[in-house]
Amino acid sequence: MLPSGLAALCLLLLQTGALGFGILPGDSLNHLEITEKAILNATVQVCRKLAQAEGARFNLQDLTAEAVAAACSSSGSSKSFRQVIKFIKQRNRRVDIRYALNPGFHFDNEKFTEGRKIITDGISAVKASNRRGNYEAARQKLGEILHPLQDFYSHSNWMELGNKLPNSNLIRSDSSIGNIAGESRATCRSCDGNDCRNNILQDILQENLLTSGYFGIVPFISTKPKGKCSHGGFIDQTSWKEPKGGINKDSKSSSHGHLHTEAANTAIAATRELLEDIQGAAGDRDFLQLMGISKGSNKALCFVIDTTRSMRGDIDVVKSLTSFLIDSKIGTADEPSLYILVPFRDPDFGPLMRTTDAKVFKDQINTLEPAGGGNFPEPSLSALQLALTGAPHSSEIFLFTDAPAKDKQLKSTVIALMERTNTVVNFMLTDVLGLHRRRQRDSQHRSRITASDAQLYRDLAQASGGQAIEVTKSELSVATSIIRESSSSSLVTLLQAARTPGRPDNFTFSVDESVRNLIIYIIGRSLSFTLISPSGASQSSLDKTGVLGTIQSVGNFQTVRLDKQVGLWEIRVVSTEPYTLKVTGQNAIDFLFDFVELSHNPNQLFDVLETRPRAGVNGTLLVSVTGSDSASVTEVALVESSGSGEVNGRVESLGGGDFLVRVDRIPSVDFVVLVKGQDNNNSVIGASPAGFQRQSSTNFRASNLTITADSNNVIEPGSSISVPFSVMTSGTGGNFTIRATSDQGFDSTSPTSLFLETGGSANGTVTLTVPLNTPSGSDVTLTIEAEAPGATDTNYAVLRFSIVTEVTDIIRPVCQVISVTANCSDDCSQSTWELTANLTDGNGTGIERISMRQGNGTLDTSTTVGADGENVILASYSASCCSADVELVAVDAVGNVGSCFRTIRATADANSATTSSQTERNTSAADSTVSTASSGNHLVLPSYFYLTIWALVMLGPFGSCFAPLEAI
Ligand SMILES: *[C@@H]1O[C@H](CO)[C@@H](O)[C@H](O)[C@H]1NC(C)=O
Ligand SMILES: *[C@@H]1O[C@H](CO)[C@@H](O)[C@H](O)[C@H]1NC(C)=O
Ligand SMILES: *[C@@H]1O[C@H](CO)[C@@H](O)[C@H](O)[C@H]1NC(C)=O
Ligand SMILES: [Ca+2]
Repeated sequence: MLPSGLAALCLLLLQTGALGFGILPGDSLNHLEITEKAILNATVQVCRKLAQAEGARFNLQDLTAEAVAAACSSSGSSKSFRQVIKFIKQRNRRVDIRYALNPGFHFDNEKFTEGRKIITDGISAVKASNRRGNYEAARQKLGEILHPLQDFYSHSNWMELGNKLPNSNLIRSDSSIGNIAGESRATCRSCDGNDCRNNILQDILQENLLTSGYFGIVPFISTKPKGKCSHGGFIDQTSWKEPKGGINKDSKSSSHGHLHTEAANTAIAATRELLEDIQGAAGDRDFLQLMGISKGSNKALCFVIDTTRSMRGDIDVVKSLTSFLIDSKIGTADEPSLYILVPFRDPDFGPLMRTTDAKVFKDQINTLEPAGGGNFPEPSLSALQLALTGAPHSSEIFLFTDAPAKDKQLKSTVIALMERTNTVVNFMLTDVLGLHRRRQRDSQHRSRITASDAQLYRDLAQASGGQAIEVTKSELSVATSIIRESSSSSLVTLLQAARTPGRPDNFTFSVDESVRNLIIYIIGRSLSFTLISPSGASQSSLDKTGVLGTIQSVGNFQTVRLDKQVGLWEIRVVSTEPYTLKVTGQNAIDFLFDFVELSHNPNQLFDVLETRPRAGVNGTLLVSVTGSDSASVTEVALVESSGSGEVNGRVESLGGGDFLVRVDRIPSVDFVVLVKGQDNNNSVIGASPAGFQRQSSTNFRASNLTITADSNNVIEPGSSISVPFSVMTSGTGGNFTIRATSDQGFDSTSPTSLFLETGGSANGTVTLTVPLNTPSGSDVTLTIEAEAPGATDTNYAVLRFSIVTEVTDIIRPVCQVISVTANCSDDCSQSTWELTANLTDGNGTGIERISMRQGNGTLDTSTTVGADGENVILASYSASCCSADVELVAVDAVGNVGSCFRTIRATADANSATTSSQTERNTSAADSTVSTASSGNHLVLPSYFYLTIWALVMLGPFGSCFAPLEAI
C-alpha cells in the first residue's frame, strides 16, 4: 500500500485541477459537465433530425437526460441513457487518476503529437467496436479520449491564439494539427499575478505557433526546457522557475482563468464534433444505441440455450414463445430493442448472436437444431459468461437447460459479472431429479440435474435477483409467462428476499400511485403464503382467484398478479424449504447506483469502485434517480438478502438527481440496496408528493480483499497483453487462489495462487493472448479473482479490452460538389434544386455508406471508375427549395467520415461550395485585449503541506495516482 500522503497528493492534484478542467462543481466548468453537455447536445441533434425525417414533432423540454430521452421518443431509455453518460464521464475522470502524470493525456509539455495520437487511435477503436455492436468497449474508450481532447483547450495556447472554434485536426490523423513551437523556441515570459494574462510571447502569437504549458510536481527537481510556458498553479513546480507563471484555463481562478469559459465552451464544441464524427461512422440509430437510447422497451431479449437432443421440446417452446413475443410486441412500447442468443452443446458454446432485427432473431432461433449430447454435463456457465459480457447492463437473461453445468469452476466468475453488470439471470430447468418422480417413468430421458446441481443454478439465480424455475418439460410453456413479463418496459423491483434455509417469515412492500402491473414471483417447494392488502383484506395461496389477485403455479414456481392497491402490502410465507420472493411492477422511476471511494476531505471527490466494497467498514454510494427530473431520494438502506438486518445510510443531494449516501458499515453478508424517495412532480396542485420504494435486483457482497488491476485496454489480434494486478487483504493471510478467465476462452496465464501475510498484499501478472484471426472490433472480458483460503471470501477485477487491428487507411473519403442547379421561385414549395457530387475514397478501404446529415430531399447514387482506376460514386441530390441545406456524408470501411455541405440560402457565401474536409479553421493570431479584471484567487495552502508533499515525492518515482486512490 502506498503512503496515504501520496493519495493526498493525488487528491490535491485533482482538486486543484492541475491535470485539466477541474473535477469539483462550481462556477467553472469541469470535464464531467463539459462531457455531459456535449453528449446531450449531440444526441438532441440526431433525434431532431430523425424526427424531421419521419415528419414527427420534436419537443425538447429541457437539456437533461430524461428530457432528451423523452424528446427522442424513447422515455423507456432514460435510465440507460443516464447510465451511459455516467459511465463515459467516469472513464473521462479516471484519466486524471490513471494517467495523472502522463503529459500526452493532458496535452501538457507540448506533447501535441502524442495527444493527438491518443485521440485518433481511440477514435479508430471506438468505431471498430461500434461496428460490431460492442458498445460497452466503445464507451470505455470514448470516455478516455474525451479527456485529452478537452484538455487541449485548457492547456495549450489555442484560445490565446484567438481561435473561437475547435481544432478539428485533433480528431483526424490525415492532417496537421498546426505549427508547433520548436523545441528550443521560447514561448513565455515571466509573470506573476494579474500580469500573467499576456505572458505568452508576442512572436509565438503572431506566427500562430502552438505551445502548451509544462507541468511537474517534484519541488526543486521538476524542470522545463528553457523559455517554455508552464501549466501554472500552486502544485506545478515548473511555474516557479523562469519564465514564472502559467497559462492553463482549468478554472476561473487559473493562471489564464479569464479564458476559462471560452476554453470550456470550445471544449464542449470539440467534444460534440468528435461525437458527430463517431455518429457519422456509426449511423444515427447505432449512435443512439451507443448512447443507450433505443426504441421500444430498451430491453434485450436474451436466451442462452442448451441445444442437445433432449432439449427438443424445450427448444420448440422457445421457438413459439419467441414468435409470440415478437409478433405481439412489435411496434409497441414493449418491443425488445435487442435480441441475443447464445447456444451451447458440449464441448462448444456460443458464438453470441446479437441483432436488433426481430426477423433475423426469429430465423436464428428457428434454425436451432437440437442434436447430439447425451446424458452429460454441459458448458452452461461458459455460455452464460458470454451472454453476461455481451448483453447491455441491467439486462435479463433466460438460460434453458436440462443438464448440470460441467464448468462449475466458473461460478464465482459468473457472480462477479452479474454484480458488475446488474444482470438478472433466470434458469429454466427441466428434468430436475426428484422434482416429479411420478412423471419420470413416462419420460424417455433420465432426469439428470441432481439436487446439488440444481443448487448451483439456484445460487446463481439468487445472486442476480433472478429465479431458478424447475418444471417438467410439459410444464415449461406455462412457466415462460415470466419471460413475457420481463420484456415489459420500465420494470422495477419493489421487493426481493430469500430464505436459505427456509423458515416462516413476513415481508412487506410498499406500492405507490404510479406503479402498474404488480406481480409477485415465489420460488420454493412445500410453501404456502397469505397476502394482506393495505386495506386489510387477505388471500391465501390456496385461493387461486381470490379478492387480491390471481395465483398461478407450476413446478416450484408461483406467480401472483395483484389487483393494485396503493399502500403497504404484507406477505406471510410458511415454508421450511429454501425460497425466494420477488415483487415487480412497472414505472419509469428507478435508480442507478455505484459504490464509490471518497477522499478524506470535505470536497466530494470520488472514484467508482468496480470491485466489491470493503466488508464491515463504512462506505459510500452514489445513487441517481432516473425516470423523473423531479424525484428525490429520502432514504437508502443496505438490506440483508436472507435476514432482516439493515444498515441505513445518510443521504445528501448533489443536485441533478444524484445523491451521495454514507453508511457506517457495509454488511458482511449478501445484501440488496433499498431506495425510498418521492416524486415532487404532482400534476394536482397542492397534492403531496408521491412516495416510491425500489430495490436493486442484484444481490451484492462485500469483501476483505482488495484487488486492483490495470492496463491498456486495446489489444491487436495475434498479440499478448500483460495485466499487472495486486491483491490486498485486511484479514488473515495464507495462500490465496487466483483465477483469471476470459469470456472468449482466449489463452491466459496467471499465477494460480499468491501468498499474502495477514493484512498484507502481493502482486501478480496475467498474460492474455488474442488469436490472430480475431476480427477487429471484437472485445474480450478478463475476470481476475482472488479467493481467500477456505473460499471464505472472494473479490475480483473485471477488465474489458477492445481488439483492434491497426488502421492503415487514415484518409477520409473526399466529397466534391460538381454542380448545383437551383431555379427557386419566391414560393419555395413550388420549386426544386439539384446537386451532383463525386465521392471517392481513392485507393483506401472504399466507401461503405453514403447518407445525408442535413437535408430531406432524395439522394441517388451510381458508381463509376475514376481516372486512376478508383471507385467514384456519383451522387445526385434533389430537394424542395424550402430545404436549402444539404450535407452528404461518406464513410469508408474503417469509419473515416468525409462530408460536404452545400446551401442555396441567399447568404454571402452561398456560392462558395465548402467541403468540410477541406475547410481550414481560422487560426489567426490572438486579439490581445487586456482587461483589468483580477485573475482570481489562487489556492493557498499552509507551507507544512507543501513540505509534506515534497517529502512524499522524495520517497520515489511514481507515474500514476491509480494505485494510491484504489488503496485509500
Ligand atoms: C448545441 O450546440 C449548438 C452549437 O453551440 C447550439 O447552437 C445548440 O443550441 C445546442 N443545442 C442544444 C439543444 O443545446
Ligand atoms: C407473521 O405475522 C403473523 C401475524 O401478525 C404472526 O402471527 C407471525 O408470528 C409472524 N411471523 C413471523 C415469522 O414474524
Ligand atoms: C469512515 O471511517 C473512517 C475511519 O473511522 C473515517 O475517517 C471516515 O471519515 C469515515 N467515512 C465516512 C464516509 O463516514
Ligand atoms: Ca479512406
